[in-house]
Amino acid sequence: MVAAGPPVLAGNPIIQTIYTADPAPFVHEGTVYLYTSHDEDELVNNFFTMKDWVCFTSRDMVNWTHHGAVASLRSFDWAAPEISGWGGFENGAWAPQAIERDGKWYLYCPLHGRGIGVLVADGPFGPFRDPLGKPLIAGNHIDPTVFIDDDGQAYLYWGNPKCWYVKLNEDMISYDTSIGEEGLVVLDMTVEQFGARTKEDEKRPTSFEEGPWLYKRKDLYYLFFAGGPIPEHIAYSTGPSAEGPWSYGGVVMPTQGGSFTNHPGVIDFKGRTYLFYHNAALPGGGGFKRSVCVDELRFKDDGSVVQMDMTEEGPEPVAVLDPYERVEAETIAWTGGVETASAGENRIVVSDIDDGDLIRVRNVGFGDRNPGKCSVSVASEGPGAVIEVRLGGKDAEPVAEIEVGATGGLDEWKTFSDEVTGVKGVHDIFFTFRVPEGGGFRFDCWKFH
Ligand code: FUB
Repeated sequence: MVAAGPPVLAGNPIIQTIYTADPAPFVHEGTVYLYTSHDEDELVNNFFTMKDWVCFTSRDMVNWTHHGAVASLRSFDWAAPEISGWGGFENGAWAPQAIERDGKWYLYCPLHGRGIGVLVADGPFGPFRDPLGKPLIAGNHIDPTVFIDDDGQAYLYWGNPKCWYVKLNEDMISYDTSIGEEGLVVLDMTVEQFGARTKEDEKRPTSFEEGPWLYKRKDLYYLFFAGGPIPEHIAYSTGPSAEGPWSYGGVVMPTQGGSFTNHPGVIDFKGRTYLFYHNAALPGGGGFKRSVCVDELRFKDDGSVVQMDMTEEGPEPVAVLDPYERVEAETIAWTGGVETASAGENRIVVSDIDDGDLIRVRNVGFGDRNPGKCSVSVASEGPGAVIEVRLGGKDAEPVAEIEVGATGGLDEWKTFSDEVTGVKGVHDIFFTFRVPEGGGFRFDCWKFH
């Protein structure tokens, strides 16, 4: 658990309930699907301790709905811990990326030291299965990035210390073996393509370190990457095609944020462009306990990238959240204290709610409808808890105080309500929780009506 205290006005890091790293956002039908790797709370051997890949969604870039782990090392038979041969423990679920093609979702997963695998599902949250039963790219390869060009040709880039690619076939789980070394093309690691390194490194002749990310804007292709030496920064190159040749463009984000790695993920969403990255900003954070953040990425007229800094504020909301539809309680802009848990198939709920914890949900649009009630669905161990609902600030007068009655247990769900009056316009909602001894509860969803 991450003990995320104030400031409640922060937007970054965007996930506070667990440590997340290696952001891989993907836009599909008005929603951002954000896949990340997951740094465990308990480190083994004081090193990366990573077992699964998690997913979050947003329609407004400020409230993120938690969907939990969608795949793990156990999704790959060939990665079973007893055969891993790597460190002797279950580990190595490093930076993933997902993409949708013709209704199927493909999740490319590096298993550190064992290769890059691919999983397939009928939807963004799985269930994901391994269609190959072996690595797509075998060997010591990490950090895949997948991209489908306008002509339908798909590419998988990856690499550390070199940058590689394959041209994926239309099935997205095999590649054209007629190019490179049986299909694998290694880029020329030249200063022209990736910029000069400021510190000599035998294996790395340029500033390219790892974490490539392919992106296209107008007719220009961009290869963002984590640059070295460590601690990493984010840099980019541009080219006339998805296969280059690349010209080094410069630094996008200097070394900042307390983590010795960084990792770019770039998308366009609702007319803006965003850079996802990670840092060590949450309490207890560090190089092996990282947190994903997002900020707007800007370009100059000539297509070059405007260098930027990490921020605490994060981006502005780009949509209002509708409180008259069921809203999952795990849709969160900021939380201090709570966690999320699985409550059965495809159901994630807010759990581990302690007295004084809070959840902030941003930019909620009430319009002129003047709702009469706020209802919550909860499951409780006993009576006595109260959900206070405030608008605009955590210290505002509550507009509702919903008493949570006994429901018969943490898996028995009931709806409780309180009356509200005079609620109009667009506000941030702050749910704060009063939890007496024996009155623990889990929170599934809420709505105004
Ligand atoms: O998360 C493990 C590794 O750290 C990733 O594969 C790299 O990109 C770096 O972020």
